[in-house]
Amino acid sequence: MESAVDTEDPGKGAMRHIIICQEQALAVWGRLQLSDDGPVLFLVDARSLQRKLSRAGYHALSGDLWDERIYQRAHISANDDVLIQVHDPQLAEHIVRLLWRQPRHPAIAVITENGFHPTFPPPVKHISVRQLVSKAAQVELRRAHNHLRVQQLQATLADIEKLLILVQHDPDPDAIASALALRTILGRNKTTAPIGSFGQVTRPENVAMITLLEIDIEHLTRDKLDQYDGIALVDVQPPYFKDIALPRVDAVIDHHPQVASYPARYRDIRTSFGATSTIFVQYLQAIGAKITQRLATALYYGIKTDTLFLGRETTEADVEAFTYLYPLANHSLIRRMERPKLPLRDLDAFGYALRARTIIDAIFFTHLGLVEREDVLPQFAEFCLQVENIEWSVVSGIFGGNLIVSVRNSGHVKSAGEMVRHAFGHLGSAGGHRSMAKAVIPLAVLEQQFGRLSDAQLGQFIQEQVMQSLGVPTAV
Ligand SMILES: [Mn+2]
Repeated sequence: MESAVDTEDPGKGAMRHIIICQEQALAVWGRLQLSDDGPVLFLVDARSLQRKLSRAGYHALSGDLWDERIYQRAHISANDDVLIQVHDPQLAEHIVRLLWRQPRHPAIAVITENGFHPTFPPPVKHISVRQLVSKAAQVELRRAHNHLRVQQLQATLADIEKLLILVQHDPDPDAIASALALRTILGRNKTTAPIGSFGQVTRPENVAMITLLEIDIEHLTRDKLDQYDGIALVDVQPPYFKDIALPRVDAVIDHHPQVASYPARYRDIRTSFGATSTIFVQYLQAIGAKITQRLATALYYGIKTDTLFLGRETTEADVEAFTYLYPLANHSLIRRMERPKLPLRDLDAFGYALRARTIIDAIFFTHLGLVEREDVLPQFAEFCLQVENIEWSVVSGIFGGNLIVSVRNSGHVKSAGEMVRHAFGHLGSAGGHRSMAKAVIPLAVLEQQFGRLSDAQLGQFIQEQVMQSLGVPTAV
């Protein structure tokens, strides 16, 4: 009678690691942790090697590795995993064939010499020595490089008594997390290295982040700068502050492209990274710094938001940093940051925005007129994208003497950044990423070109510009 395939749980203590090898070199593998549990059994050809392994405290059997009997003596079963490293490729293939004769195979990996391309059944995996070594070498060289950078950074900032860590005007999680990480790397606290901004945190998610993680951000003015002995910029570069005329900048660590030249004593700009936080994770790893839960949570949230959950402009470095932080971060705090409360006073604006909508060809438009806070625009734009069959949402309003247009899309269409540049770039600043973008147009510029426009006319104007940019016919 044919028995049904029953899968025993291999984690029930019965599992062994079996290592089939011809050299003592592999004895090292037994000492390496192949897994958290399970005894190790060596199958070797030379008696002398068996004795050495036994003296070192390992279980070992010796015999002819071409002969099936040694595997029968070892009682290899589907509960075991088997690692094979032998010199002769034909012997490796022969051992796999012998083990494969059993109705239920063990898990098998073969370490192959360079240039050897064996043909094994697909469930048998192989690792080339070259692959192993080059991957490990790559990781360590990267660490060495980052460690040197950290030493340069520390040396540059060492004699600064009170260091200002300066972030953007409306700092986002990536900037805030990077500032915290810099402070950790320098071994400083909020007195010797305060975080400062000329603006303030406004987006509800970001307010939730600094509240939940108890992060102080000082509100700066130009004349307060005299209180500091040095300045480090994270997630931003000096040209951003051109209206403020910063004094000497000591350090800049950022992932945005450098748009103009400027002096800085230390500079690390990595434009391929999705977040500045990723640079700091590499710094912290390189020096073996302890990452507290608070710092891990901040950095994780920084990478997650800056890369839209690894969905845009992400590199392998971001994914690695994100994976590294995952077990260290506090996920219930992150959930609370991601679902910030909608302030009651915004509820009416929200209701108005929904009533005032125009939907044309899967594009959701709404113009809110004067708004009290700029961040309601992206917040509504995110929400409106959730409407059935909608591919674009375009939410606009007037704030601080500017017409602001916030754009989101479903990601499978034309780039949002390109769309706003084409539609509004000639009137003000416009840009963004694949699925989110923003345009800021001074009302004075619009007035000069078109005369004074009512809210209804502004809404109409935005619709026309967007549809033209997307190539949608505008005739009603
Ligand atoms: Mn960033």
